[in-house]
Amino acid sequence: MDTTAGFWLPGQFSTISSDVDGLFYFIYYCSVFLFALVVTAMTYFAIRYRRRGGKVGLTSGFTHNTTMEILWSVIPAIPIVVVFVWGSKTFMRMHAMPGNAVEIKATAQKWFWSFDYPEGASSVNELIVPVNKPVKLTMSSQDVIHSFFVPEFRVKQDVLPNRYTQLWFQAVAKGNFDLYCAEFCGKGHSEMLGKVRVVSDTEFVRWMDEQNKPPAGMSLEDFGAQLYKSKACATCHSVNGTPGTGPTFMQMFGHEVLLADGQRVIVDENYIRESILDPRAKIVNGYQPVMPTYQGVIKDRQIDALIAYLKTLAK
Ligand code: HEC
Ligand SMILES: [Cu+2]
Repeated sequence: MDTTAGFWLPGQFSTISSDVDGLFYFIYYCSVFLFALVVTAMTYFAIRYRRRGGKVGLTSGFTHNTTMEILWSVIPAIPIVVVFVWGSKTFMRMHAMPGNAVEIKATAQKWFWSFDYPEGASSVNELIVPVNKPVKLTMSSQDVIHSFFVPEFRVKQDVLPNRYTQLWFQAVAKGNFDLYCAEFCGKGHSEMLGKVRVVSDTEFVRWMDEQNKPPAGMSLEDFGAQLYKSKACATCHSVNGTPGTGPTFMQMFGHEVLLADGQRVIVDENYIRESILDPRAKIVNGYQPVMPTYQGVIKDRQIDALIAYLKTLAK
């Protein structure tokens, strides 16, 4: 891995960079070699067999030579096969999504990028990723075709309206890298510039955590009310007493609830926490166990806020 910029290419900052460059340089030097060979031979023959003193008929009369035909077919075929095998291996590596990747949603529109991270964090024109970890982007466009291009990572992928495309990379060093739109998308295309900020794992986690804190000046209860909607609790739980897919949150906190197994429990902080993180641990009588787990999706601070909000509904 060579992180200093070369004459032709920028520094290599992702795990795939050296593969891509190796293939590029192989093709490049093959081409240089063949160019030199052809031009030299051409010049030599042009001089050697130039027309002199009106003499004609310098060439011998032979029509073909099987050995030479085989040689000039087989020898050039070798580098072509090498390029094919090397290229398809690299292509597969670039396109097989690693299972353990950090998943981020990227949205392109005239003329900026926005990113949505796990657990509700988001950013505009700046993609924040952890170093030395695979990152998978699922991308779509709000309008025309754009293209996500980070030269230092050697990754480029079209971003389309009405369809998702994916791309992954693993950055090998911390720092700021340029993000370009590589598909002409209108008059602001050249200004559709972003950054990829590669940070340490702990910084990444801290950054996402901060995104999940209540906005300055907002109370924990109000933050909980906001999460009730943004985390989709509202689709299954009402706050006005009407039962839905799940029980209503009205008058729930501090009250007794009958479970499917006949037990009775009092709804307290730990019961709510468990219901959110491990919904199947205790099933409320009369309901289907269809609540999704919010493990890894919701932060402790957000659970605090939801509990605070649920308490206000019991008053
Ligand atoms: C897909 C529908 C669905 C969503 C979304 C959902 N829940 Fe539930 N929830 C249920 C169902 C069904 C039950 C009852 C069965 C059970 O106990 O698992 C339940 C039970 C609960 C209970 C226990 C209720 C009681 O009366 O004892 C709590 C607390 C709870 N959910 C909180 C939440 C919170 C907070 C959210 C949002 C972060 C949420 N749920 C999102 C369907 C959902
Ligand atoms: Cu664009």
